[in-house]
Amino acid sequence: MSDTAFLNDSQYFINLENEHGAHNYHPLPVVLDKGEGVFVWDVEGKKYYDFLSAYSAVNQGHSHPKILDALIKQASKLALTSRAFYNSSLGEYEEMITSLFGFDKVLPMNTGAEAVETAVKLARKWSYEVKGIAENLAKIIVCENNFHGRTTTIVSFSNDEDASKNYGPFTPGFVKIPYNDLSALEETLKNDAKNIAAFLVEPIQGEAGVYVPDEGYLKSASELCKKYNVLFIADEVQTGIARTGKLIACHHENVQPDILVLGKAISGGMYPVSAVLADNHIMNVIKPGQHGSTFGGNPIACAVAMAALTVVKEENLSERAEKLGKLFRSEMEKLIEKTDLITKVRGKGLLNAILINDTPESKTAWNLCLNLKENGLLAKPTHGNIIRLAPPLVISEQQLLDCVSIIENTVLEFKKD
Ligand code: IF1
Repeated sequence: MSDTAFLNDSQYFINLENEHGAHNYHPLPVVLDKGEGVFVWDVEGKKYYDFLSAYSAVNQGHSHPKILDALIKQASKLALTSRAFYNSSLGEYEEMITSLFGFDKVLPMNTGAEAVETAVKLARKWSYEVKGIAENLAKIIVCENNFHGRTTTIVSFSNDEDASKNYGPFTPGFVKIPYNDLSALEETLKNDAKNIAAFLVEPIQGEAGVYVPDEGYLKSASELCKKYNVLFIADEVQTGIARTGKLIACHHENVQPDILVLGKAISGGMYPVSAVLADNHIMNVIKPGQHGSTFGGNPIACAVAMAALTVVKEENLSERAEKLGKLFRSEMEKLIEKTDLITKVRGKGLLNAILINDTPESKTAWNLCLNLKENGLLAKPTHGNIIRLAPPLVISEQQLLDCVSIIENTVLEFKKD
């Protein structure tokens, strides 16, 4: 540190990141230093409501005491063994998570992208060894405007230029269809059912701007998959763990996916934990040595995830998200009546977005987020003119209404450049 630096000086930390870190993000100019529940504090001591929740990883709130306690206890006892040996946390965690979500087996990984990769590998292997697709011909159907992570294979089937441009050559074997389009799905299945292993879908498209499909879409899509002997893979990395008002978003339509992909809030954001869940007739195609991860299923991850999932149940976070989400959207509808700056609010549970009445190229949503920050609420635009609003699910009704006032005042006082 230079002699002139002050630890309460945001610019000092921003400069450090700019100089020494890769520029793969464009953060809002706020330097966070502390978090508790729905709040975060910057290095200058200013307090904010967190309306991003680390992209829905911190559903249980920052530094939840129960999750923190599990982390500290386990870290001081045993952190990592690798999967070369058994450990005394993994089995209990596996029993808990499989019974909670209703699957025979779980395959533990660390990040969301790794779990999606795992699901892709699992579906392909199943399709060759169980369904009987000829070698290397398996295809997976994905949706336009998907977001499933950042690995080379995953960006191979992204249609976001930023995510994929100049990262080729890409992994083949993916067919893209429009999201929320059952006839496109049926057509694709009908034409090539014998070579299709799986349909990979986000129950709500998060990165695309919190795009909620028509009611019944997931149910019908899963039935179509069954009809054509194709696996229905739900990527619930962002929508899972109570965020949308149910434990997983598929439960809104009573859908049990063949493969469920979870990440982010399995750990309450305390540690990178992800998981792939499936029944034996699928999961058993992967045998010793055929897939793995040094950190996947480590004792800290297991202890933290068990605590984080317990908090979701004990604090009724699904019910809270469902109820407060309705309140939030109805308050936003009232605001839309008073302003022409916002054209729409959409979402489910506490995963919501407002659409700003300007072009994706405009600075309006960004400037609005800067003003929200000044007024004590942190959110970030996506696709230029959409603002995602996703507080920790532990937010109280009073706090949520306080946030509605912050948003309302900021919007009504806003002046375009
Ligand atoms: C970034 C959004 C959220 C995901 C789904 C897998 C992953 C993600 C459905 C991969 C990750 C993140 C990553 C983050 C931005 C982000 C995001 F803006 F893209 F939409 F959540 F809001 N499946 N989503 O949403 O999980 O490997 O990151 O653990 O900056 O890339 P990961």
